[in-house]
Amino acid sequence: MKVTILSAALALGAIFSAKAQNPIIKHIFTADPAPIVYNDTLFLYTSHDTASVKDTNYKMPDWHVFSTTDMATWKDHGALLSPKTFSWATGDAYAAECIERDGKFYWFVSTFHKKDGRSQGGAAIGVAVSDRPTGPFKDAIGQALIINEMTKDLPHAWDDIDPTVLIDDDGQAYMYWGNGSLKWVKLKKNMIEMDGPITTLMPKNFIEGPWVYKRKGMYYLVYASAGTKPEMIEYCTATSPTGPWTYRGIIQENVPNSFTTHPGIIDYKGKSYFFYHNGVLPTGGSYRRSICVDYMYYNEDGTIQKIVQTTK
Ligand code: FUB
Repeated sequence: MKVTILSAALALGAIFSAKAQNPIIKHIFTADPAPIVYNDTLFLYTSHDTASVKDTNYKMPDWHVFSTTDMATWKDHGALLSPKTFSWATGDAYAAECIERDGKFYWFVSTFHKKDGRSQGGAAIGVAVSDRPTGPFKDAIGQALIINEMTKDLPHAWDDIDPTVLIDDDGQAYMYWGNGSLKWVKLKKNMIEMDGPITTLMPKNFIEGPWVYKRKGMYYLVYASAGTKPEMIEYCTATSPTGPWTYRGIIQENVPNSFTTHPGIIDYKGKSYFFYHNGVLPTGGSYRRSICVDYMYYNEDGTIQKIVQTTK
């Protein structure tokens, strides 16, 4: 997709813009796109890669928000949240997703837990809340919503990452997340408490990065999958947010120059968009990723056509 980036250096109050094609964000490395639409504006919540070219692991200090009203001009609202916002958190800012309910914005984030009375460390999911999509955000609970259950034995277990939240038409909210297996739980109306037991599933080829949404009465579970390594994107559908999920196939083959990729899907102004990340910016790679967007198309029966990755 051909786009223009409009980046706001908020600290200086300065704004600059530049013509750009995929990747849509070029002035920093970004990953794990999570789009929402609010009041006719598309907001894109992202991770932020700051590893050097020599690093062999992530350095992800914070989460950014971008916005657009035309899919052509992108405004960078800056790093609006970091693990430092959560007194219980430490380490990297992994994938996150923000969702609006009753005028409040709940930003579900994956990060890591300090070793303390509650945890031996490891992946954890927290929630930040704001009255506006661009913050200011504060810790909504004062503690993690989900703590890795394996942390007593494995000090750096990975399975409690990558939250995605669906609010169904009847008002019931569901959170899905996971690495290696998919977990889901109902959330209370306040969005910060679980409302029932956690269920664990194993969708075909599931690795991580679930994105769950409802469209025209069908529920979609889209996720990063093992494929032949690096990751691809595959999906399932269901007639209920609790499944059973029917495997539907591959949406997107491997992306260039990044081991991971991560889906973010939205309809906006009559078109359907598929956000993802790859590693194609100069000096980019698996720990220096970049967000892209391409059109996506549904068949009459609701199945999804394969994404054509573009550089335009
Ligand atoms: O960005 C860090 C991790 O890489 C995310 O949490 C995963 O989904 C993968 O994209």
